[in-house]
Amino acid sequence: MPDTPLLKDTMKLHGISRRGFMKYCATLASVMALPPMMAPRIAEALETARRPSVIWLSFQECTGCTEAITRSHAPTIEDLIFNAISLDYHHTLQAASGHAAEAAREHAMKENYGKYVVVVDGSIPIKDPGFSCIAGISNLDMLKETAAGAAAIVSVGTCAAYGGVGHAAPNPTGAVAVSEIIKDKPIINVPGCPPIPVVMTGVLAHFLTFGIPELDELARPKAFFGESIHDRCYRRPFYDKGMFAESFDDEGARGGWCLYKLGCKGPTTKSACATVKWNNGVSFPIEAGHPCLGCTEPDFWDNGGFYKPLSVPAGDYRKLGVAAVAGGAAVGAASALLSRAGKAKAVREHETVDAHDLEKPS
Ligand code: FSX
Repeated sequence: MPDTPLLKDTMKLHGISRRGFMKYCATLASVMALPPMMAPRIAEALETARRPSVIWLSFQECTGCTEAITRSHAPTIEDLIFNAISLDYHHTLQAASGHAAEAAREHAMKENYGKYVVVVDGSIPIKDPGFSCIAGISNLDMLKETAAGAAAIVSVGTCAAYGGVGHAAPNPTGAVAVSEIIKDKPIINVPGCPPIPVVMTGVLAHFLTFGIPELDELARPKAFFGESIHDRCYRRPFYDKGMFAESFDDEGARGGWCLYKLGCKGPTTKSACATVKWNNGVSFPIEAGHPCLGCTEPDFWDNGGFYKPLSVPAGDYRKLGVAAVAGGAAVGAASALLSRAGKAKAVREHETVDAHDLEKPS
């Protein structure tokens, strides 16, 4: 079986200069939350790595994840990653259709058995597998068949990671996450509806360079999901001072105050939105004046309540902020809320969680 080309040869072919490549590695180091001195190690690993075959499966989803990863300004690290991987199958992006498309998937699986990476976006219907089929193959069968020879699976988007919008009540298709079907392969969850493009490509870059990244309890890479949006939000000083916007057109909203009372889920949402941001680092929802919807967390469609505040007693907003200043306890409490299993503990300690949240199924 012929080996795939070395990355350094592919990059040369695409006219990527040494200077551009090193700049890219420095950016990757920062995106992966690694110190700048790791850039040469990333460069070394990327140069000697072989382009992995990637089979991208899209199931029950809105194509937002693919839109996100492709809508970027060139040249970007997203472009580079597309040069650095061999994207052998992707319903939306591939030119082939019909039998030729399926032949490409089968060929990639056969030629790269045990080495290819499967990226999945979208949930899988199990109530009746016939609800969603590609080339006459149910999503369930295609996932099982393709995952069998994979080295690892990357579940991109909240739908693939936790079931997402398809899983939301009343979940008519019985939509489930990839991890509920595949139990014998490493799975990396990259949630978000959609995920940040740089985070998607950063995870693929990490896999190329250093293998599977360190994951949290929800199988998310800690480098990108290690902190809550609240931890790094530029509006955090207003939160700590108890200064909250009460409506979308009041003095607080115009002054850029904290959006917590307008339903912001930043305290319970782990994501790199506040640091990496979107559209080449231009902005992110809170910076645009909108509360975080918590889209990187399980069941956010059901639990989010978009404009419903996390806590009810008004006095406790400030109490949480003071606790955070005192020693990060509030951040700890917010993190505890991330885990549905941690909800009861959080309530015992801080009594600031809305009872509505506790009634959600675990
Ligand atoms: Fe889901 Fe992605 Fe939201 Fe949409 O593929 S995570 S509905 S952005 O498209 O799966």
